[in-house]
Amino acid sequence: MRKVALFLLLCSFTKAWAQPEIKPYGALPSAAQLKWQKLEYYMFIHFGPNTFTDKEWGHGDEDPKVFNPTQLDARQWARTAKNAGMKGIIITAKHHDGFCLWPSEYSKHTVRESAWKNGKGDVLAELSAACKEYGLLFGVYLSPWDRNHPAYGTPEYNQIFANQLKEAHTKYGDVFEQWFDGANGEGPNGKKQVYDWPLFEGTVTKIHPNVIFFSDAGPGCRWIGNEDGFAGTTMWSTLNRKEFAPGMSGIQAKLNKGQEDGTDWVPGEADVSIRPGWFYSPSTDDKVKTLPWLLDIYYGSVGRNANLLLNVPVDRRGLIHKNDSLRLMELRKVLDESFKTNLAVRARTSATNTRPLSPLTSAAYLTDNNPNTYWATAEGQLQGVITLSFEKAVTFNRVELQEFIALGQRVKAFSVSVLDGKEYREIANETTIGYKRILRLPNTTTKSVRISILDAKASPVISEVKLFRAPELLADPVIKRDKAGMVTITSASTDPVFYYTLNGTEPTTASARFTQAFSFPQSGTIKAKAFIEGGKKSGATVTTTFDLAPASWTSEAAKAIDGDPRSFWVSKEGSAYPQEVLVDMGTATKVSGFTYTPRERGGIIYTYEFYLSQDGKSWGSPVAKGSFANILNSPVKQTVKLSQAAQARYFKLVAIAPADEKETRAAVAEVGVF
Ligand code: FUL
Ligand code: CA
Repeated sequence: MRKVALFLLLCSFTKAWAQPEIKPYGALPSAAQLKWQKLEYYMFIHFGPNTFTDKEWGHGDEDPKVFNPTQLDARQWARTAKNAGMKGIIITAKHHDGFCLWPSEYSKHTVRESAWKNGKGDVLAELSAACKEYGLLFGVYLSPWDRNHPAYGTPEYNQIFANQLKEAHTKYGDVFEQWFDGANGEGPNGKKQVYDWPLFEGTVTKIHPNVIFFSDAGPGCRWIGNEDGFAGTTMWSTLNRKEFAPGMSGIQAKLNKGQEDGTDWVPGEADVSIRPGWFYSPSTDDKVKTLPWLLDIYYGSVGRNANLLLNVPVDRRGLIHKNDSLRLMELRKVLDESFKTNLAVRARTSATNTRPLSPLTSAAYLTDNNPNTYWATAEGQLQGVITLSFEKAVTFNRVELQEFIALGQRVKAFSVSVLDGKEYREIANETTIGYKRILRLPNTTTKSVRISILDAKASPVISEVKLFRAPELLADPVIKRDKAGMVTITSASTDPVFYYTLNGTEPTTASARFTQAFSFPQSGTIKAKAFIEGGKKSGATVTTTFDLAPASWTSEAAKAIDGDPRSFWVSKEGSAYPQEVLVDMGTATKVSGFTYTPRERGGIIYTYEFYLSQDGKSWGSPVAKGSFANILNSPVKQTVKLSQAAQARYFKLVAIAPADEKETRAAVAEVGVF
């Protein structure tokens, strides 16, 4: 009997000891995906003929000679990325215009045909060497959509594109990420291509088995569903891949937050440009995103379980412009300051429901600054409370959490509370964590912080809890103008003083001070800057360009000319393209161009015609026609210059074709002229 009892006792011990083995849950990252996730932040470079022609989507009919950077220095790009704290660079080796930044044997639209270095240059060779020198990873964007190649739209093209991939992956050493654009438009013969994705991926995998494929559907990583740089606050790295394909419409919202219980591990990558467009334009030199804006993006991507791919377009000299590089350094500085001191290491850490007798699991591992050690609850236990107790009160405004994602993404809901007097007060209530989640909170002083895991797919496995106190920045001024042309300047920060200019110069405390709404009905640029402490400290300069104020305009599409981009005119349900918005400006006006602000989603116009008229009856032929490049993925205000300015009292925007083929209605948030 005794022997049996002893045996049973031993058994129960071994059973308990067996608990350290945490069973993986759901779809899991591959080793390559785990490595990729740790990169967090890297550079995108859009560069090509568009840089010189001021276009977002080149037509492929441009003279290759236009590509002629005079001082191209890929080492300057790499140095900038390195100093910015980025881990790699992905370049547009081939954009939709088909132009190859290397001398591809399979195209006649390449650097070889350009004026640059008398056709002897190779941007990929220079950049891959520079990346190596600076210890950066090298990646390539190749657009399958090719508006130049004569074979595009025929079955032969797939092999041609595969051959180009092969060139880009064999000649320049290791490639960490292959970026596949989903855009699929018409080629020179008016046909669309049916892409052979298995051929493309197979070709690359043979050369680089560990490459991460980016596309709308992975498999390595996925588009975040917008080009603004923001992941969803709920953000699963899992996706039912079968439901997705590159270029599919209507998938943005799903990509933005991923799918709980998704069958595949396809983590998110947020791509966004530091400027309004993806390519360089001199017109955006003063529109580089501000530091607060870039910080919003950082917290909206890296802070929400996604990697950040920040585009810094190379300029016409072949260099990163100083406005962009200075901004990148400002960002680096604030991020370094923000995450320098992890206050959590000062805490005594305890937790409820800790997995018993598991030597690999401990609450102490939550605050050891080591992402490879973790705390976990007992198998099947989906909740647990982590408490950090401090001897001396700490003040923090950032909470960073990490799950040990090698075992799967598990947490569904969590909250943060702080000891306030005798009770805990909740300061945050959120959903997913994933690889990394960073919460931005107001300054909070306390002697105890609690992280409550409220729900999870399987017992939560948390590797790190960190607290930081980030420096506070002045929020950006927001410059708004109403229909009547009255301008106001506000911001989310309390008590700043705003100074502004109307002539394009940098505001100083000697400029006009904003005290009350002022009239600015003309088209032009307003710059504003916030100052505090009697002008000693200042924030970012914000530049806003306005069209003519629609003060006395009339139209049946009233919401398209109400000065408010949030309201929109939309054509009737069941209507069909073409559609039009007709505006009476009241008096004869000189028109040099027009702007179209699309609705954020739905009814986005792609192909347009723009007409002017003296009497609102005879219109003649359009004074501008074309398409709004990339408007579906990036639905921002479009500006079109007329080849010749003209006088007119009436104008009309005619929507010829929608950006999303499934759309039958057209929408206009604002239309304006300048
Ligand atoms: C989009 C493209 O159409 C844009 O031109 C840009 O390259 C962006 C990163 O992806 O789909
Ligand atoms: Ca509106």
